[in-house]
Amino acid sequence: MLHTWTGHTDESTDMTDLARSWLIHSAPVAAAQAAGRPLVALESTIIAHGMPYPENVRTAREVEALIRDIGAEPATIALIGGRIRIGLSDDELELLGRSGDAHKVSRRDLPAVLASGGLGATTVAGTMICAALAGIEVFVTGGIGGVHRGAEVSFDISADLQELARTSVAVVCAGAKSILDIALTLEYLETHGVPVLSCGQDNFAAFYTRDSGFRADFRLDDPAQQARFIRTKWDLGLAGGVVLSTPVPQAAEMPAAEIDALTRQALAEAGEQGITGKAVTPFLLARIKALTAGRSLATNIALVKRNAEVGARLALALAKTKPGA
Ligand code: PSU
Ligand code: MN
Repeated sequence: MLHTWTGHTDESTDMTDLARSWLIHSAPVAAAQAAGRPLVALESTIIAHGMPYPENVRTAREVEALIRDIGAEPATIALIGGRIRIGLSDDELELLGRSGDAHKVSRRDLPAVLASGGLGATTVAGTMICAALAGIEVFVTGGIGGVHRGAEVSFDISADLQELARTSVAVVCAGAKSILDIALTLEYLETHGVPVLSCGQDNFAAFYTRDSGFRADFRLDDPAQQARFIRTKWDLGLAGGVVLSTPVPQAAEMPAAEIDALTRQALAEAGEQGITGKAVTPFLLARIKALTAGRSLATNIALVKRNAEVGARLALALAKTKPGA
């Protein structure tokens, strides 16, 4: 096959153009990109599977507004009508939030849902893939997936971790939930060369609680420092993501003992009911939500909003370090 020299060094340019033909940018996202305003990607599993209606849609809109207030443009990502949508309208957020049967889309599921034209809510892994295709460097979520407790038997390790190993997007999160084995999650990230940064404290956050009990790799409180770290990694050709952990605001934190007890109960129920595969995480999230009578939802909303602020500031700082900026 003949290739015309275009100034790029390999055939991946053609591949990427082909992949990009699956993207549709919303008008505000396209305008921001044209104006050189930094973008912040947002996932949609948190909307379709992570929170109940109508709090999910309301939170999604509030998170978008927070990002805009800081000067970046939010791009919520989902699969609709056989296309990867970068930026959603209010009606589309509503559609995802109400549907109740959107597919949960990780790397494995992307082709199936795109090819069939179904409604797809992207996980951390799915959103990272789409954000990278769209040229978005920063992605804000609630918590990342990880190595599940008992993974030495179940092999249940979220595809989010492999995506972090290979796809160059910075993921702002409140750590990982204690439904996971956080120590093993951090080991796995280390093995795959994914740096774990922490903002505002030394330790990695544990979603509902601020302190997982495990140190992050590097503490960087200032967005300019975070941006320098991330840009240096990518300048060196070290492909792959970076995790930026931000603890839930103190006032919204849940008591650690309570969360531990509920987590153990939810894990036991999952075992008894034989829940496996991609159903495990949604099952555990739903049980904990029910067992806390909705109090965990307030914590969840507060931490996502905090992450949005941290992510928007990072996006502004990172844009300043872009070659040619
Ligand atoms: N953890 C949370 N809330 C979530 C998820 C994880 O605290 O909503 C979602 C995210 O979309 C994440 C996905 O990418 O679950 C991980 O699922 P799995 O463990 O099946 O890879
Ligand atoms: Mn899993």
